Amino acid sequence: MKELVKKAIKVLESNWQGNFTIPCKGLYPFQWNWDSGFIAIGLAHFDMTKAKKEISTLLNAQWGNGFIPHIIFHNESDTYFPGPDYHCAHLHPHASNKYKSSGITQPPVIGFVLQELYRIATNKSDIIRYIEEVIDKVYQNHKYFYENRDPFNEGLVYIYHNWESGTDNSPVWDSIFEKINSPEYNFKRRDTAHVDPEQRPSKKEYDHYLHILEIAKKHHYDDEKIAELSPFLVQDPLFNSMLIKSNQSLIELYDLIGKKQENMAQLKKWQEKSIRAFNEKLFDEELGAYIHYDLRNNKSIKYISSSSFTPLYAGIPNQNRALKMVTTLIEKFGREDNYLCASFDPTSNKYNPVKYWRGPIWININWMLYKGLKNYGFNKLAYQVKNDSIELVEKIGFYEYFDPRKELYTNESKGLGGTDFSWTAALIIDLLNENQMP
Ligand code: 9WN
Repeated sequence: MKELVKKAIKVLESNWQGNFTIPCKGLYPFQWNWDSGFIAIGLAHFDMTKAKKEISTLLNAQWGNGFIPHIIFHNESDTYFPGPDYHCAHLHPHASNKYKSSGITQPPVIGFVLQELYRIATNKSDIIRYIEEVIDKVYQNHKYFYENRDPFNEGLVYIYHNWESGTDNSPVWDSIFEKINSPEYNFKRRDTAHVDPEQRPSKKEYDHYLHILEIAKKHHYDDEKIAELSPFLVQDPLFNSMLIKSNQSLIELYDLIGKKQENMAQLKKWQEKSIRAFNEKLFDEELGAYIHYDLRNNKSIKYISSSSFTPLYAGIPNQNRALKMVTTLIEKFGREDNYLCASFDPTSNKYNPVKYWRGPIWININWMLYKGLKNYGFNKLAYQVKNDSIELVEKIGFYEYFDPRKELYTNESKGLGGTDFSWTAALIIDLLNENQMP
Protein backbone atom coordinates (compact mmCIF):
# COMPACT_ATOMS: atom_id res chain seq x y z
CA MET A 1 0.00 0.00 0.00
CA LYS A 2 2.86 2.34 0.81
CA GLU A 3 4.15 1.70 -2.70
CA LEU A 4 0.85 2.75 -4.21
CA VAL A 5 0.88 5.99 -2.22
CA LYS A 6 4.41 6.68 -3.43
CA LYS A 7 3.33 6.12 -7.02
CA ALA A 8 0.31 8.38 -6.55
CA ILE A 9 2.50 11.14 -5.15
CA LYS A 10 4.73 10.80 -8.21
CA VAL A 11 1.74 11.28 -10.51
CA LEU A 12 0.74 14.44 -8.67
CA GLU A 13 4.28 15.76 -8.63
CA SER A 14 4.71 15.23 -12.34
CA ASN A 15 1.42 17.04 -13.10
CA TRP A 16 2.26 19.97 -10.79
CA GLN A 17 2.86 23.23 -12.67
CA GLY A 18 4.27 25.45 -9.92
CA ASN A 19 0.95 26.83 -8.68
CA PHE A 20 -1.69 24.35 -9.82
CA THR A 21 -1.98 20.79 -11.17
CA ILE A 22 -3.08 19.74 -14.64
CA PRO A 23 -5.54 16.81 -14.67
CA CYS A 24 -3.55 14.86 -17.28
CA LYS A 25 -0.60 15.54 -19.57
CA GLY A 26 -1.58 16.28 -23.19
CA LEU A 27 -5.27 15.49 -22.78
CA TYR A 28 -6.07 18.21 -20.20
CA PRO A 29 -3.19 20.72 -20.11
CA PHE A 30 -4.83 23.52 -18.03
CA GLN A 31 -6.39 23.99 -14.61
CA TRP A 32 -9.86 22.46 -14.21
CA ASN A 33 -12.19 23.59 -11.44
CA TRP A 34 -13.47 20.44 -9.70
CA ASP A 35 -10.30 18.52 -10.54
CA SER A 36 -8.34 21.07 -8.51
CA GLY A 37 -10.64 20.50 -5.55
CA PHE A 38 -10.10 16.72 -5.55
CA ILE A 39 -6.40 17.13 -6.26
CA ALA A 40 -5.99 19.45 -3.26
CA ILE A 41 -7.35 16.69 -0.99
CA GLY A 42 -4.56 14.36 -2.16
CA LEU A 43 -1.89 17.04 -1.97
CA ALA A 44 -2.94 17.91 1.59
CA HIS A 45 -1.69 14.52 2.79
CA PHE A 46 1.91 15.19 1.87
CA ASP A 47 2.25 18.90 1.05
CA MET A 48 -0.29 21.30 2.55
CA THR A 49 1.44 24.31 1.02
CA LYS A 50 0.76 22.93 -2.44
CA ALA A 51 -2.83 22.05 -1.52
CA LYS A 52 -3.48 25.64 -0.44
CA LYS A 53 -1.76 26.98 -3.53
CA GLU A 54 -3.92 24.78 -5.77
CA ILE A 55 -7.11 26.27 -4.30
CA SER A 56 -5.79 29.84 -4.19
CA THR A 57 -4.78 29.68 -7.85
CA LEU A 58 -8.28 28.60 -8.78
CA LEU A 59 -9.92 31.26 -6.60
CA ASN A 60 -7.69 33.97 -8.08
CA ALA A 61 -9.50 33.43 -11.36
CA GLN A 62 -12.92 34.07 -9.80
CA TRP A 63 -15.00 36.66 -11.66
CA GLY A 64 -16.35 39.86 -10.15
CA ASN A 65 -19.81 38.28 -9.79
CA GLY A 66 -18.55 35.28 -7.79
CA PHE A 67 -18.52 32.88 -10.75
CA ILE A 68 -15.63 30.38 -10.93
CA PRO A 69 -14.87 29.06 -14.45
CA HIS A 70 -14.47 25.40 -15.33
CA ILE A 71 -11.09 25.84 -17.06
CA ILE A 72 -8.43 28.44 -16.31
CA PHE A 73 -5.96 28.83 -19.14
CA HIS A 74 -2.85 29.84 -17.18
CA ASN A 75 -0.53 28.50 -19.80
CA GLU A 76 -0.38 28.12 -23.57
CA SER A 77 -1.03 24.70 -25.09
CA ASP A 78 -2.37 23.52 -28.41
CA THR A 79 -3.13 19.98 -27.26
CA TYR A 80 -6.71 20.75 -26.14
CA PHE A 81 -9.85 21.93 -27.89
CA PRO A 82 -11.72 24.20 -27.21
CA GLY A 83 -9.12 26.62 -25.88
CA PRO A 84 -9.32 30.23 -24.63
CA ASP A 85 -9.87 31.75 -28.08
CA TYR A 86 -12.94 29.62 -28.54
CA HIS A 87 -14.47 30.19 -25.10
CA CYS A 88 -13.98 34.00 -25.14
CA ALA A 89 -14.89 34.47 -21.47
CA HIS A 90 -13.99 38.15 -21.70
CA LEU A 91 -17.36 38.67 -23.41
CA HIS A 92 -18.87 38.69 -19.93
CA PRO A 93 -18.54 42.09 -18.22
CA HIS A 94 -17.43 40.57 -14.89
CA ALA A 95 -14.91 38.10 -16.31
CA SER A 96 -11.41 38.22 -14.81
CA ASN A 97 -9.14 40.51 -16.76
CA LYS A 98 -6.09 38.75 -15.36
CA TYR A 99 -6.85 35.17 -16.36
CA LYS A 100 -8.18 33.60 -19.52
CA SER A 101 -10.91 31.08 -18.82
CA SER A 102 -14.03 29.37 -20.04
CA GLY A 103 -17.45 30.94 -19.38
CA ILE A 104 -19.05 27.78 -18.00
CA THR A 105 -18.49 26.31 -14.55
CA GLN A 106 -18.24 22.90 -12.82
CA PRO A 107 -19.68 21.26 -9.68
CA PRO A 108 -18.95 23.51 -6.65
CA VAL A 109 -16.69 21.28 -4.57
CA ILE A 110 -14.40 23.88 -2.98
CA GLY A 111 -16.53 24.38 0.16
CA PHE A 112 -16.24 20.75 1.21
CA VAL A 113 -12.65 20.58 0.01
CA LEU A 114 -11.75 23.30 2.53
CA GLN A 115 -13.29 21.19 5.26
CA GLU A 116 -11.34 18.16 4.04
CA LEU A 117 -8.14 20.20 4.25
CA TYR A 118 -9.05 21.10 7.81
CA ARG A 119 -9.64 17.40 8.60
CA ILE A 120 -6.30 16.34 7.10
CA ALA A 121 -4.16 19.21 8.43
CA THR A 122 -1.84 18.51 11.32
CA ASN A 123 -1.25 22.22 11.87
CA LYS A 124 -4.83 23.28 12.63
CA SER A 125 -4.10 26.94 13.36
CA ASP A 126 -2.32 27.35 10.03
CA ILE A 127 -5.22 25.85 8.07
CA ILE A 128 -7.74 27.92 10.01
CA ARG A 129 -5.83 31.04 8.99
CA TYR A 130 -5.97 29.87 5.39
CA ILE A 131 -9.69 29.16 5.58
CA GLU A 132 -10.27 32.63 7.00
CA GLU A 133 -8.42 34.05 4.03
CA VAL A 134 -10.46 32.31 1.32
CA ILE A 135 -13.84 31.32 2.73
CA ASP A 136 -15.67 34.49 1.66
CA LYS A 137 -14.73 33.85 -1.96
CA VAL A 138 -16.39 30.46 -1.79
CA TYR A 139 -19.41 32.04 -0.13
CA GLN A 140 -19.57 34.57 -3.01
CA ASN A 141 -19.54 31.67 -5.43
CA HIS A 142 -22.56 30.08 -3.73
CA LYS A 143 -24.29 33.48 -3.72
CA TYR A 144 -23.67 33.66 -7.47
CA PHE A 145 -25.40 30.30 -7.92
CA TYR A 146 -28.45 31.14 -5.83
CA GLU A 147 -28.86 34.57 -7.39
CA ASN A 148 -28.23 33.65 -11.01
CA ARG A 149 -28.91 29.95 -11.55
CA ASP A 150 -32.27 29.53 -9.85
CA PRO A 151 -34.75 31.52 -11.97
CA PHE A 152 -37.86 30.22 -10.17
CA ASN A 153 -36.36 30.61 -6.72
CA GLU A 154 -36.74 26.90 -5.98
CA GLY A 155 -33.51 26.30 -4.09
CA LEU A 156 -32.17 24.18 -6.97
CA VAL A 157 -29.61 25.59 -9.38
CA TYR A 158 -29.36 24.75 -13.06
CA ILE A 159 -26.46 23.94 -15.34
CA TYR A 160 -26.65 25.09 -18.95
CA HIS A 161 -23.98 22.88 -20.47
CA ASN A 162 -23.11 19.21 -20.13
CA TRP A 163 -19.49 20.25 -19.48
CA GLU A 164 -20.77 22.02 -16.36
CA SER A 165 -22.01 18.69 -15.00
CA GLY A 166 -18.55 17.09 -15.09
CA THR A 167 -20.28 13.97 -16.50
CA ASP A 168 -19.96 15.17 -20.06
CA ASN A 169 -21.52 12.56 -22.34
CA SER A 170 -23.82 10.78 -19.90
CA PRO A 171 -26.87 9.20 -21.64
CA VAL A 172 -28.88 11.49 -19.37
CA TRP A 173 -28.32 14.29 -21.90
CA ASP A 174 -29.36 12.26 -24.98
CA SER A 175 -33.03 13.29 -24.99
CA ILE A 176 -32.05 16.95 -24.72
CA PHE A 177 -29.61 16.75 -27.60
CA GLU A 178 -32.10 14.86 -29.75
CA LYS A 179 -34.29 17.97 -29.67
CA ILE A 180 -31.51 20.36 -30.67
CA ASN A 181 -30.75 21.08 -34.28
CA SER A 182 -27.04 21.82 -34.04
CA PRO A 183 -25.09 22.78 -37.15
CA GLU A 184 -22.10 20.71 -38.19
CA TYR A 185 -19.07 22.68 -37.10
CA ASN A 186 -15.65 22.53 -38.63
CA PHE A 187 -13.04 22.14 -35.93
CA LYS A 188 -10.05 20.10 -35.01
CA ARG A 189 -10.57 17.89 -32.01
CA ARG A 190 -7.50 17.13 -29.91
CA ASP A 191 -8.88 14.66 -27.37
CA THR A 192 -9.06 11.83 -29.91
CA ALA A 193 -5.36 12.27 -30.63
CA HIS A 194 -4.68 11.22 -27.02
CA VAL A 195 -7.44 8.69 -26.38
CA ASP A 196 -9.16 5.99 -28.49
CA PRO A 197 -12.26 7.67 -30.02
CA GLU A 198 -14.33 4.67 -28.84
CA GLN A 199 -13.79 5.97 -25.31
CA ARG A 200 -14.70 9.62 -26.07
CA PRO A 201 -17.85 11.54 -27.12
CA SER A 202 -18.85 11.47 -30.79
CA LYS A 203 -18.45 14.31 -33.34
CA LYS A 204 -22.22 14.84 -33.30
CA GLU A 205 -22.08 15.28 -29.52
CA TYR A 206 -19.24 17.81 -29.87
CA ASP A 207 -21.40 19.75 -32.35
CA HIS A 208 -24.06 20.04 -29.66
CA TYR A 209 -21.50 21.04 -27.04
CA LEU A 210 -20.24 23.84 -29.29
CA HIS A 211 -23.72 24.91 -30.30
CA ILE A 212 -24.79 25.53 -26.70
CA LEU A 213 -21.60 27.49 -26.14
CA GLU A 214 -22.27 29.56 -29.25
CA ILE A 215 -25.65 30.57 -27.88
CA ALA A 216 -24.13 31.60 -24.54
CA LYS A 217 -21.36 33.52 -26.30
CA LYS A 218 -23.82 35.29 -28.54
CA HIS A 219 -25.42 36.65 -25.36
CA HIS A 220 -22.10 37.44 -23.72
CA TYR A 221 -22.60 34.71 -21.13
CA ASP A 222 -25.48 36.67 -19.66
CA ASP A 223 -27.22 34.44 -17.13
CA GLU A 224 -30.69 35.85 -17.64
CA LYS A 225 -30.48 35.37 -21.38
CA ILE A 226 -29.10 31.88 -20.94
CA ALA A 227 -31.95 30.94 -18.59
CA GLU A 228 -34.36 32.23 -21.20
CA LEU A 229 -32.78 30.77 -24.32
CA SER A 230 -30.38 27.90 -23.68
CA PRO A 231 -31.76 24.63 -25.07
CA PHE A 232 -29.83 22.87 -22.29
CA LEU A 233 -31.07 23.81 -18.81
CA VAL A 234 -30.91 21.04 -16.22
CA GLN A 235 -31.19 20.62 -12.46
CA ASP A 236 -28.52 18.00 -11.88
CA PRO A 237 -28.51 15.91 -8.68
CA LEU A 238 -24.70 15.67 -8.68
CA PHE A 239 -24.18 19.41 -9.14
CA ASN A 240 -26.80 20.31 -6.53
CA SER A 241 -25.42 17.70 -4.11
CA MET A 242 -22.01 19.32 -4.38
CA LEU A 243 -23.54 22.71 -3.66
CA ILE A 244 -25.46 21.36 -0.66
CA LYS A 245 -22.46 19.47 0.72
CA SER A 246 -20.35 22.61 0.31
CA ASN A 247 -23.05 24.78 1.94
CA GLN A 248 -22.89 22.51 4.97
CA SER A 249 -19.10 22.71 5.09
CA LEU A 250 -19.17 26.50 4.85
CA ILE A 251 -21.72 26.66 7.69
CA GLU A 252 -19.47 24.50 9.88
CA LEU A 253 -16.32 26.37 8.90
CA TYR A 254 -17.86 29.80 9.60
CA ASP A 255 -18.89 28.39 12.96
CA LEU A 256 -15.33 27.19 13.56
CA ILE A 257 -13.69 30.51 12.75
CA GLY A 258 -16.45 32.44 14.54
CA LYS A 259 -16.76 35.12 11.89
CA LYS A 260 -19.37 36.45 9.44
CA GLN A 261 -22.46 35.28 11.26
CA GLU A 262 -24.58 36.90 8.55
CA ASN A 263 -23.06 34.65 5.85
CA MET A 264 -23.68 31.64 8.02
CA ALA A 265 -27.31 32.63 8.55
CA GLN A 266 -27.80 33.08 4.80
CA LEU A 267 -26.20 29.72 4.07
CA LYS A 268 -28.53 28.03 6.53
CA LYS A 269 -31.54 29.53 4.75
CA TRP A 270 -30.30 28.36 1.34
CA GLN A 271 -29.49 24.98 2.77
CA GLU A 272 -32.89 24.31 4.25
CA LYS A 273 -34.68 25.35 1.09
CA SER A 274 -32.35 23.40 -1.19
CA ILE A 275 -32.59 20.16 0.75
CA ARG A 276 -36.38 20.36 0.85
CA ALA A 277 -36.68 21.11 -2.87
CA PHE A 278 -34.12 18.44 -3.75
CA ASN A 279 -36.09 15.78 -1.89
CA GLU A 280 -39.42 16.90 -3.26
CA LYS A 281 -38.46 17.38 -6.88
CA LEU A 282 -35.57 15.10 -7.73
CA PHE A 283 -36.45 11.78 -6.06
CA ASP A 284 -38.18 9.21 -8.23
CA GLU A 285 -40.07 6.68 -6.08
CA GLU A 286 -40.48 4.22 -8.91
CA LEU A 287 -36.80 4.17 -9.83
CA GLY A 288 -35.69 4.36 -6.19
CA ALA A 289 -33.09 7.06 -6.80
CA TYR A 290 -32.60 10.76 -7.46
CA ILE A 291 -32.74 11.81 -11.09
CA HIS A 292 -32.12 14.87 -13.27
CA TYR A 293 -34.78 17.43 -14.12
CA ASP A 294 -34.87 18.98 -17.59
CA LEU A 295 -35.87 22.55 -16.78
CA ARG A 296 -36.06 23.63 -20.42
CA ASN A 297 -38.53 20.92 -21.40
CA ASN A 298 -40.15 20.70 -17.99
CA LYS A 299 -39.76 17.01 -17.33
CA SER A 300 -37.78 14.54 -15.29
CA ILE A 301 -35.11 12.54 -17.09
CA LYS A 302 -35.84 8.98 -16.07
CA TYR A 303 -32.38 7.44 -16.00
CA ILE A 304 -30.25 6.24 -13.13
CA SER A 305 -26.58 7.17 -13.22
CA SER A 306 -23.90 7.24 -10.54
CA SER A 307 -24.89 10.91 -10.00
CA SER A 308 -28.20 9.55 -8.66
CA PHE A 309 -26.44 8.30 -5.52
CA THR A 310 -24.21 11.30 -4.76
CA PRO A 311 -26.92 12.89 -2.54
CA LEU A 312 -25.79 10.30 0.02
CA TYR A 313 -22.50 12.16 0.26
CA ALA A 314 -24.36 15.41 0.94
CA GLY A 315 -26.62 13.86 3.59
CA ILE A 316 -29.76 14.72 1.61
CA PRO A 317 -32.01 11.60 1.92
CA ASN A 318 -33.42 10.39 5.22
CA GLN A 319 -32.41 6.91 6.38
CA ASN A 320 -35.45 5.26 4.80
CA ARG A 321 -34.81 6.79 1.44
CA ALA A 322 -31.12 6.02 1.71
CA LEU A 323 -32.04 2.36 2.19
CA LYS A 324 -34.18 2.48 -0.95
CA MET A 325 -31.27 3.98 -2.87
CA VAL A 326 -28.94 1.26 -1.66
CA THR A 327 -31.40 -1.40 -2.79
CA THR A 328 -31.48 0.22 -6.24
CA LEU A 329 -27.70 0.50 -6.34
CA ILE A 330 -27.21 -3.17 -5.49
CA GLU A 331 -29.94 -4.33 -7.88
CA LYS A 332 -28.79 -2.33 -10.89
CA PHE A 333 -25.06 -1.79 -10.41
CA GLY A 334 -24.06 -4.58 -8.03
CA ARG A 335 -23.62 -7.69 -10.23
CA GLU A 336 -20.85 -9.84 -8.75
CA ASP A 337 -18.86 -9.82 -11.96
CA ASN A 338 -18.74 -6.01 -12.04
CA TYR A 339 -16.63 -3.65 -10.00
CA LEU A 340 -18.51 -0.80 -8.36
CA CYS A 341 -19.66 1.70 -9.38
CA ALA A 342 -20.48 2.08 -13.07
CA SER A 343 -21.26 5.66 -14.06
CA PHE A 344 -24.47 4.63 -15.80
CA ASP A 345 -27.14 2.01 -15.15
CA PRO A 346 -25.63 -1.29 -16.42
CA THR A 347 -29.11 -2.74 -17.01
CA SER A 348 -29.96 -0.01 -19.53
CA ASN A 349 -29.45 -0.44 -23.27
CA LYS A 350 -27.64 2.90 -23.25
CA TYR A 351 -24.91 1.50 -21.00
CA ASN A 352 -21.46 1.34 -22.57
CA PRO A 353 -18.67 0.06 -20.28
CA VAL A 354 -15.84 1.78 -22.19
CA LYS A 355 -17.32 5.11 -23.24
CA TYR A 356 -16.44 7.88 -20.81
CA TRP A 357 -19.48 8.79 -18.67
CA ARG A 358 -21.78 6.20 -20.29
CA GLY A 359 -20.65 3.34 -18.07
CA PRO A 360 -17.03 3.34 -16.86
CA ILE A 361 -16.07 3.77 -13.20
CA TRP A 362 -14.70 7.14 -12.06
CA ILE A 363 -12.70 7.37 -8.84
CA ASN A 364 -14.03 10.78 -7.74
CA ILE A 365 -17.59 9.46 -7.77
CA ASN A 366 -16.51 6.29 -5.96
CA TRP A 367 -14.79 8.40 -3.31
CA MET A 368 -18.05 10.28 -2.67
CA LEU A 369 -20.13 7.11 -2.68
CA TYR A 370 -17.79 5.48 -0.19
CA LYS A 371 -18.06 8.42 2.19
CA GLY A 372 -21.80 8.79 1.74
CA LEU A 373 -22.58 5.09 2.22
CA LYS A 374 -20.40 4.98 5.32
CA ASN A 375 -22.12 8.01 6.84
CA TYR A 376 -25.46 6.25 6.55
CA GLY A 377 -24.03 3.09 8.10
CA PHE A 378 -23.95 0.95 4.93
CA ASN A 379 -20.45 -0.15 5.77
CA LYS A 380 -20.24 -3.34 3.76
CA LEU A 381 -21.21 -1.63 0.52
CA ALA A 382 -19.07 1.39 1.38
CA TYR A 383 -15.97 -0.75 1.77
CA GLN A 384 -16.78 -2.65 -1.39
CA VAL A 385 -16.72 0.65 -3.31
CA LYS A 386 -13.51 1.68 -1.60
CA ASN A 387 -11.74 -1.67 -2.06
CA ASP A 388 -12.83 -1.93 -5.69
CA SER A 389 -11.33 1.50 -6.34
CA ILE A 390 -8.01 0.59 -4.76
CA GLU A 391 -7.91 -2.82 -6.45
CA LEU A 392 -8.49 -1.33 -9.90
CA VAL A 393 -5.76 1.25 -9.52
CA GLU A 394 -3.36 -1.23 -7.97
CA LYS A 395 -3.94 -3.68 -10.82
CA ILE A 396 -3.58 -1.34 -13.76
CA GLY A 397 -2.64 2.21 -12.74
CA PHE A 398 -3.94 5.74 -12.28
CA TYR A 399 -6.28 5.91 -15.25
CA GLU A 400 -8.99 8.44 -15.88
CA TYR A 401 -11.77 5.81 -15.90
CA PHE A 402 -12.17 2.04 -15.68
CA ASP A 403 -14.22 -0.69 -17.34
CA PRO A 404 -16.46 -2.25 -14.65
CA ARG A 405 -16.20 -5.84 -16.03
CA LYS A 406 -14.00 -7.89 -13.71
CA GLU A 407 -13.22 -10.66 -16.19
CA LEU A 408 -11.27 -8.21 -18.38
CA TYR A 409 -8.54 -7.59 -15.87
CA THR A 410 -5.30 -9.42 -16.52
CA ASN A 411 -1.73 -8.26 -16.04
CA GLU A 412 -1.75 -6.71 -19.50
CA SER A 413 -5.01 -4.81 -19.08
CA LYS A 414 -5.11 -1.10 -19.65
CA GLY A 415 -7.50 1.41 -18.19
CA LEU A 416 -9.55 3.94 -20.12
CA GLY A 417 -9.08 7.59 -21.09
CA GLY A 418 -5.99 9.43 -19.88
CA THR A 419 -3.12 7.86 -17.94
CA ASP A 420 -1.57 9.24 -14.76
CA PHE A 421 -4.76 11.12 -14.08
CA SER A 422 -4.44 13.51 -11.15
CA TRP A 423 -7.69 13.09 -9.22
CA THR A 424 -7.43 9.30 -9.39
CA ALA A 425 -4.00 9.58 -7.72
CA ALA A 426 -5.13 12.23 -5.24
CA LEU A 427 -8.22 10.40 -4.01
CA ILE A 428 -6.43 7.05 -3.78
CA ILE A 429 -3.95 8.75 -1.43
CA ASP A 430 -6.90 9.90 0.68
CA LEU A 431 -8.56 6.46 0.68
CA LEU A 432 -5.32 4.70 1.59
CA ASN A 433 -4.36 7.19 4.23
CA GLU A 434 -7.51 6.36 6.11
CA ASN A 435 -6.28 2.78 6.47
CA GLN A 436 -3.37 4.02 8.51
CA MET A 437 -5.55 5.89 10.93
CA PRO A 438 -6.40 4.25 14.27
C1 9WN B 1 -14.35 19.04 -20.41
C2 9WN B 1 -10.73 17.37 -16.65
C3 9WN B 1 -12.16 17.19 -17.11
C4 9WN B 1 -13.08 16.73 -15.97
C5 9WN B 1 -14.46 16.33 -16.47
C6 9WN B 1 -14.27 15.29 -17.58
C7 9WN B 1 -13.40 15.86 -18.70
C8 9WN B 1 -13.46 17.82 -20.26
C9 9WN B 1 -13.26 17.19 -21.64
O1 9WN B 1 -12.14 16.24 -18.18
O2 9WN B 1 -14.08 16.94 -19.30
O3 9WN B 1 -14.43 19.73 -19.19
O4 9WN B 1 -12.63 17.83 -22.47
O5 9WN B 1 -13.74 16.08 -21.89
O6 9WN B 1 -15.49 14.85 -18.06
O7 9WN B 1 -15.24 15.82 -15.42
O8 9WN B 1 -13.21 17.76 -15.03
O9 9WN B 1 -10.27 16.23 -16.02
